[in-house]
Amino acid sequence: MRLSQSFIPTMRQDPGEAEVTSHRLMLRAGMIRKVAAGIYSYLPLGLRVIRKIEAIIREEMNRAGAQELLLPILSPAELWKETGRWDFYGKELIRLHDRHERDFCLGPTHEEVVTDLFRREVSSYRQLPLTLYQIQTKFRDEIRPRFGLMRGREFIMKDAYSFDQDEASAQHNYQQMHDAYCRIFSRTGLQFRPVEADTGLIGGISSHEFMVLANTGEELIVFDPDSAYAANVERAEVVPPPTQTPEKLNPLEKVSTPNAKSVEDLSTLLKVDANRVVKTLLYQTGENEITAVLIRGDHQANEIKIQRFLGIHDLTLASPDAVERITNAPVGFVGPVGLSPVRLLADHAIGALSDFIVGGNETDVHLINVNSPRDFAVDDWGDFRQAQAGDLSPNSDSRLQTARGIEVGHVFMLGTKYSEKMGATFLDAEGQSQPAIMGCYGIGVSRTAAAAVEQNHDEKGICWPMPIAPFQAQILPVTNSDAVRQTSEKLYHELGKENIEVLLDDRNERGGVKFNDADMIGTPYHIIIGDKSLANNTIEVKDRKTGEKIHLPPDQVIGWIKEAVTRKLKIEA
Ligand code: 9G3
Repeated sequence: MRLSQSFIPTMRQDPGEAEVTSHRLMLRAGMIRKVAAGIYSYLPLGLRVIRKIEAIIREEMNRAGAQELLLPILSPAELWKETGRWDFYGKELIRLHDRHERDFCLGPTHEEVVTDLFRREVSSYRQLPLTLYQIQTKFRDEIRPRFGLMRGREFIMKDAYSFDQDEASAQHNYQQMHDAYCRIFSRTGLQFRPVEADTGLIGGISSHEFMVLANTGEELIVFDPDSAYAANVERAEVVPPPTQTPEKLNPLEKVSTPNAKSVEDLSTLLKVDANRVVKTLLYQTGENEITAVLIRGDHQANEIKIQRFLGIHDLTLASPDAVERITNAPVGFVGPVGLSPVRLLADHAIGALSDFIVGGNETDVHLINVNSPRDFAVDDWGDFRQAQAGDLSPNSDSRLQTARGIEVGHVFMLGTKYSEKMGATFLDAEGQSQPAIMGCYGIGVSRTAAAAVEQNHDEKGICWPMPIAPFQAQILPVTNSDAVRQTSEKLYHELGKENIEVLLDDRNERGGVKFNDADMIGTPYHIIIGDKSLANNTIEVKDRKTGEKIHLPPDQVIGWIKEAVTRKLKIEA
């Protein structure tokens, strides 16, 4: 492609709206433009990257035996009402009426639609296993769309759905998809890690997230540096500490702690470590039901785990006046001693403590030398805290580390959740009607492009991995002399004949402008043609990622570029 005839509106300066690198660089490289909050146009350069990621996904999905179809974007409410999700999802589900006033939504995902297709068309175990996938625009009305393509309201997703006759076959299919995902992300040249996303459920791991490690990632994961274990901290299980029985317990004591509302204030005032302080969190767990959860001072409560333990959907901290009403003290002085009739949950870490500190249920008062069960009774012990760096790994004696990640893929075992609700059954070999065992598998295609930029850039712009680069090489004629122009044109045609995807910057611009744009756009190889180097019968080739420059005789450039591009495509594949 010739730059003089291309629609690649690069930007000289940083756009104000961008908060993360990928958003900033994709705008500046002329890849995307915002139409509305969380809604973007993919310009020609951006679309080339999207199409390459899609091509890799298609190859691996087809290789794994999945079949591509395309489901409608408009999804009838009736299907969503069958599964109860029409009411479960709030404003995030974009709803609309057609001309006959019938209810529809713009598909955020397609479990209902694909299960409806299955139940109409599949009736025998002989037709299983069946895995269907699509690559399509999805709609989710995020409250806070941000970070460009990273968290859009309209985005491109590959979503696949598998139907199996039994658990064993479903597990095999799940593993096939998991392995296909590993190949997909390796081939895009991304550093990624599969992460257990919902551990601890009966029957083993029921879902994995595929995380691209990047500091701007919204997800926090813990991982074992010495094993394959990695988990989203939202669900990572914590190994309970060994309980020690102390020889003797000190007598309970009241201490005056004026204004010491936080763990930090308290540990400073009483000169004790945060791990000897116990927080008592009061949660609204029902209409007028309050539940207390004890968490060690240096740990964070994990509300997903508490919700799952209590079997409720939305957990909220009790309001300040609810706290006052129950404890006669403001937030910050709540404690378990004498706190009835509130149900009391305690994280396992409390069981290993003795002579610890808690709120005194009185303004400016705390209790020291507190012990359980002597001073208060715990109703339920459990894993209620967030895993964190330094915790013991669940499957080695190493210590866990944390990293931030961008979730680019997610594979789920669905079981019969949808097939039972929608009567998606088949007749098994014995002629018995069985619900299909399902799995679903998503990849954020547009988010993967953004994640690739997060992981592959420097201060001058993007450094595309070859497999998803919008172009593989860029020719930069530095002057308008005949020699430079003729050499550039010749190279452009010859590279094109060799099927190298090349961008020729034939604009009437200064060299500096061309170099800046080429660095911003991030094509892997830059072929710089200037009069001086031509006079020495050389052409300069620059590796965008490493900055390395080599000088080649003009007649060796084609061969060198072909070999280098082929090699780079292989490394990442
Ligand atoms: C909705 C809305 C938002 C949603 C969903 C439904 C997330 C929803 C989970 C999934 C599960 C898998 C197939 C591809 C891989 C992920 N956000 N999820 O179901 F109505 Cl508004 O989408 N689906």
